Amino acid sequence: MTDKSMASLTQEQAAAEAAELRPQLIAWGKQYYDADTPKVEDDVYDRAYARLVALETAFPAIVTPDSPTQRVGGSTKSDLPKVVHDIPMLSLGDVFSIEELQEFDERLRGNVADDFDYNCELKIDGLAISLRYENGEFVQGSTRGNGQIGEDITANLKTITSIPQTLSRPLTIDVRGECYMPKAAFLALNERREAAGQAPFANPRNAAAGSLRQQNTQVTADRKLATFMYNIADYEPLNTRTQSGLLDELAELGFTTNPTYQVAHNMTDVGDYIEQYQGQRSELPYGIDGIVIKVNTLPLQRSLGATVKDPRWAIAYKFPPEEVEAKVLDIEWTVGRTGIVTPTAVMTPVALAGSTVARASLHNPDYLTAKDIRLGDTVLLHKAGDIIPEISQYVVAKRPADAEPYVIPTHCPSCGAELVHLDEEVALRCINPRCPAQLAEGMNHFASRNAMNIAGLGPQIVAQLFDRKLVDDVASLYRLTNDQLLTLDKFGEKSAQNLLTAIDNSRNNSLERLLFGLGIRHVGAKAARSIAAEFGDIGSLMTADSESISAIDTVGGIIADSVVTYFASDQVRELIDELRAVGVNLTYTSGAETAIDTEGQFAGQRIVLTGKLQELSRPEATAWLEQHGATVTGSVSKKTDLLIAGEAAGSKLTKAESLNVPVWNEAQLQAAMAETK
Ligand code: 3BA
Repeated sequence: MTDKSMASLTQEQAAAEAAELRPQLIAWGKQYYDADTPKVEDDVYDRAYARLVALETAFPAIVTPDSPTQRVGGSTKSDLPKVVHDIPMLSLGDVFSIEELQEFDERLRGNVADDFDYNCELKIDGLAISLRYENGEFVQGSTRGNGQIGEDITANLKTITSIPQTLSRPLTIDVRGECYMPKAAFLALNERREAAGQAPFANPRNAAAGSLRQQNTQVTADRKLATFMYNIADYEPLNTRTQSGLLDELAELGFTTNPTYQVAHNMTDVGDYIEQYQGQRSELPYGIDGIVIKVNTLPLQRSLGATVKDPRWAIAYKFPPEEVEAKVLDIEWTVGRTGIVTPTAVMTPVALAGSTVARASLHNPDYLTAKDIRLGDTVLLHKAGDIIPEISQYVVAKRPADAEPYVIPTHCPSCGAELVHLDEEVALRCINPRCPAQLAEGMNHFASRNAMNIAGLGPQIVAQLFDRKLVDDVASLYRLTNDQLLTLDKFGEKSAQNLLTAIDNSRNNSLERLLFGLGIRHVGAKAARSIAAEFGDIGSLMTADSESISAIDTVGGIIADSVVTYFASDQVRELIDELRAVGVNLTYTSGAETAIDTEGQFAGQRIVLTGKLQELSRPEATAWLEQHGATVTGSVSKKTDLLIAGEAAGSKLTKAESLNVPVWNEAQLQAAMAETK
């Protein structure tokens, strides 16, 4: 492998490499979804993507909101239409000490003959946005961009409930402010992401930025974003002539404004305001990173004007980063539901920004190694985005003389199996199919529709089976008895029989379902089918080398390596023996059952698929439709009988609508598939 390992990279090098990978990945991704044939091998894409994930996990600070890794349940838009700000959005100068703030005040007072007030505002840690209203109607919303040109995010902003569609007066104005994600929404989102095996967002700001760029506005809507508006491009249409009055008038018009502002007559008042909110910072439901003071008189603001970049009439005072020292007592390793093993520093409990902190994620072995954190070290702790405890560095002077470099574990903390590194992943993984930490999740996947398709075996049942120690791996499912199932909550004779029959039937599945169901890293339904068809039975696959697996069309090196690593595990080989012993079919039989349906609802239909499907892969959907007698074509015309539109469907959807071609979403397709079964 030519890629450098993370531990030998500096953050700058990592950032530069990531900056090259992102546009490439975005372009490939676009080609994949826009055109029907990808311009790049899946494997090449996967490798580049894995490398980017590796870089970003080793150096979380380099993550950008528009990174392809930041998508969730939908993709982010790579090139949004541009919006020109008729009146530019300025930037804001900042200072980091009260002395510099005093100097700002003195300079200004020296240049202004009359006395004036400041309006003090909290500096919300979000993204600057501009909202255009014409005759009181919201017509366009955009990001700040470089101040002159931003990006059009109207559709996403329309999902935010604090943004009014219609104002209380029919004004034509550009209103500016901050879009942010409340702390509670951020924590809930990250919990959901981690449960789904996705990387959490580093801070609410990144989460907000990623959310505003979603292709699918439903995703944005679910993110619970909020806004505080605080500026207008041109104050002429307003009644007020002060900044504090402007905030009141914006609220009357229907905007949400931050209620904590205060008018200050002098720097003593400003100092009091700073002190008050610096102390209350951690209790606020949103992150702030300082305060902003603005000359309160709007015409005076205008006459002061701006330098090349910043207004002369406003400045941000950034809070000093709240940092405390803590001693590292232990580094704890936990196995996630997908087998990723993550280190967490356990420290002496310390008070930090409003809470007691005793743990901080160290993300992955490379991160830990790059920071060179050792047991017994004293470290500096702060809160990223006002909320996530993060170690910035160890304190050199306080390192114990006998502190040894930390040794990364080689075995799973949950089951003791040897840990592996797959391809470019930074993560350490446990791939033992019997690892208790992963069993339930693995069984849910095993039973899922595209895998072994065991109807009735959902997460709740699986959890009970494990709790009652009725199963310990997927093979033991096939030994369940009627009496055992009757002990489950709300299980009667009928449900027990149904589940037993579903489990029993799944024994006869063709090999590709089992291969997919085993949850081998990188092996999706499509790769599983190609591999099963090529090797015919699991025995020949288990003795195959990486070259012969990657020789299969559509199966690349990453997948092949992962399969070889998987079957090299003793625990895996035992599991396969067990599956054989309980009578699960281990051969490919799909080739034999390809009689095409000529009677069903899809027979003879011309169908087009577009957009991104969530549950099914496109080849899967195509194969199923063809199996049921449909012809799947690439473009929409008068002859098209049905368009199935996934997420972020584009021109094909528009065209279908204009031709009155019926349109289904993925759920409707899945419902039809379930009925046809
Ligand atoms: N007030 C950010 N800029 C702000 C209008 C000026 C301004 C901010 C502010 C330029 C906050 C720079 C980007 C921008 C609108 C330009 C605030 C905050 N005032 N309270 C003085 O809470 N983060 N940011 N935004 N125009």
